[in-house]
Amino acid sequence: MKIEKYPNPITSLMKPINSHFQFRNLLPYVIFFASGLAFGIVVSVNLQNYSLSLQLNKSGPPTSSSSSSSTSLSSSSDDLQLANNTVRIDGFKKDLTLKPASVMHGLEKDLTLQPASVMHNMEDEELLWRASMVPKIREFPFKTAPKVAFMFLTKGPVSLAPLWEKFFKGYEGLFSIYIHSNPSYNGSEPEDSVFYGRRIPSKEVKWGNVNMVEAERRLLANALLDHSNQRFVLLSESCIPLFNFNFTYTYLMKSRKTFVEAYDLPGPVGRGRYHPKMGPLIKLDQWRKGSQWFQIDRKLALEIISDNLYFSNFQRYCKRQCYADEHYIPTYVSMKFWKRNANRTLTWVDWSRGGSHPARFMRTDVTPEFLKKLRSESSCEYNGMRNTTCFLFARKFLPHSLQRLLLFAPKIMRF
Ligand SMILES: *[C@@H]1O[C@H](CO)[C@@H](O)[C@H](O)[C@H]1NC(C)=O
Ligand SMILES: *[C@@H]1O[C@H](CO)[C@@H](O)[C@H](O)[C@H]1NC(C)=O
Ligand SMILES: *[C@@H]1O[C@H](CO)[C@@H](O)[C@H](O)[C@H]1NC(C)=O
Ligand SMILES: *[C@@H]1O[C@H](CO)[C@@H](O)[C@H](O)[C@H]1NC(C)=O
Ligand SMILES: *[C@@H]1O[C@H](CO)[C@@H](O)[C@H](O)[C@H]1NC(C)=O
Ligand SMILES: CC(=O)N[C@H]1CO[C@H](CO)[C@@H](O)[C@@H]1O
Repeated sequence: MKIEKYPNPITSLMKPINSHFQFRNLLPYVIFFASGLAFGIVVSVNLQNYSLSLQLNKSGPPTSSSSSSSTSLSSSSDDLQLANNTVRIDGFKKDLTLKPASVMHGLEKDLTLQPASVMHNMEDEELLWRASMVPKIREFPFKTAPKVAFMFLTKGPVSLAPLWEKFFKGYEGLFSIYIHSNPSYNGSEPEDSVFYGRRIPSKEVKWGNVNMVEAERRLLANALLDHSNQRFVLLSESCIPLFNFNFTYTYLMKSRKTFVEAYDLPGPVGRGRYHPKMGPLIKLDQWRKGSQWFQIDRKLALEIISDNLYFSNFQRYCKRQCYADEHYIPTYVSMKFWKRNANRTLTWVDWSRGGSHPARFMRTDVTPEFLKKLRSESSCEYNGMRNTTCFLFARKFLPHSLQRLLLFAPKIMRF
């Protein structure tokens, strides 16, 4: 079959060159042309529908700017009408949000001081990304006081909760609470508790594993979503406050330094945990050790959750007997942000008994003398001056020490 049987402007143009071709050689071109034509028709019909709907919906109450140009998007009524077009809405969703439900949640958090719940459906990657954002406009669009985020990293419940309830009472609006507990823990807090609804989406944490640091970053990221949080305190279920809220808040807010303990320690439990493959990014003499219980400001919290370079190095090489939670933040902060860091922690702990766990305090250990000692019998630098108040928190207190702590709190800790 010859192509002359199909007189058509394109085939006749090709005729001088292709007359010896069989039709089946041309078939792909014909199909291509036909589908192009069909596509064109579909597109033009849809465009007509689209402009028709715009026109139809323009017949509402006229607005000052829309009367002049039919394609103007400047008036709010035009925007509303465009929002009726599902294609446009889908486009927005795809471009600007990954998961619409969580966007609503983020907005709620930013605009209200007491969000009902800190739950969301974000995966870690999205959570960290959202939390890393810094507003360019520095003034808040609503009235808010700077808050301290108290972040509890626990296995189960906050066992000394009644003590903390007393501590927080009367200072609503100046703090927010976040709890990261083992996902298998399914207990719940009473509705009138400050801990109610404050559990963040959590993952499993193993002692000494790098996923401990992942949990810390998850807590920081959740707390960063609330832009009024300005200080970030990491606590365990066995931590107690040594001062009342007012003193604690003022000490943290007025400090010109962050509190991440960091020191260089020779020997197997210090430099011995360094892995040579961490170099040249992290050199042995940059390796630091310190307590995982930190008190930091917003700027440093942002740097910690945004760091991928140093953290992925730890994820790769700081395993098993390395204990990333005692090294990642101390090392990273000492390498990059040492100027603003006090190199000490505000959480008192007793390592004097040796071993791999610090001393735990029982009911009978809790006496007024003991608490007074923790509160003021140390020496450190605070805002450039010598000070005897070096610890705001202490650990590790067992659950059954609660009654005596509650008994002494009013007189000694003043709450
Ligand atoms: C125009 O808007 C009205 C509501 O104001 C809506 O019911 C209608 O479906 C829209 N027209 C078109 C063609 O989309
Ligand atoms: C968790 O809930 C299940 C039932 O939903 C219950 O059987 C189990 O005991 C609970 N575990 C804890 C630790 O409360
Ligand atoms: C907090 O303490 C300061 C003094 O350090 C005092 O002036 C202020 O009234 C206290 N605020 C509250 C709410 O107790
Ligand atoms: C903290 O340690 C770093 C070294 O890692 C040091 O340069 C810095 O001066 C120390 N800061 C204070 C306040 O001691
Ligand atoms: C230590 O710092 C606290 C908090 O600023 C302050 O109230 C206290 O007076 C200081 N103590 C000494 C001994 O300088
Ligand atoms: C289907 C749909 O979403 N319709 C909405 C279009 O916009 C008007 C307001 O301009 C809404 O009232 C309709 O519900």
